[in-house]
Amino acid sequence: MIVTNLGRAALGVLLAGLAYARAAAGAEPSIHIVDAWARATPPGVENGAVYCKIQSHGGADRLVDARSSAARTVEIHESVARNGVVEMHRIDALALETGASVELAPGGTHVMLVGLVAPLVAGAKIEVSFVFATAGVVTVEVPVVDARAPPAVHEREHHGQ
Ligand SMILES: [Cu+2]
Repeated sequence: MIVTNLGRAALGVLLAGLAYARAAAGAEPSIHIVDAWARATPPGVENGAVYCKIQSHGGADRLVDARSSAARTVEIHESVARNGVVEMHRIDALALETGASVELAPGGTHVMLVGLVAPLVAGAKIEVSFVFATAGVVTVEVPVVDARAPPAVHEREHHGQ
């Protein structure tokens, strides 16, 4: 009888601990967006691009949309090189595998700011919200970086060929 009661008490403590752990896990964002930057645009250029790394600490998820007050429309784009020409295509979603990280980089997948409200000026910051199917909305401040900065080197090389 005593053993059973102790067993129940131990089980109760264990369940309480699990509930606590679950609540704590829920408080942590399961998706982190790091190293985000937007390419500075010269006056007259209508579209801009945002790059970043998306790290999933939870289960599999999908980036299904993006929003920003810096542009009329925000789309998820994929760049594909065909006969030496880089073409961009809009994609509906970007899959994230469990615990994986995906990089949005020049020459690859990026968030396209279509119809900029104002030119993106180096040193400024814009707010971009990433919408995930499961994790919901993750909003980050994105610094605007000059196009001549190192991250753009690869793409310039590509265009020069
Ligand atoms: Cu694009």
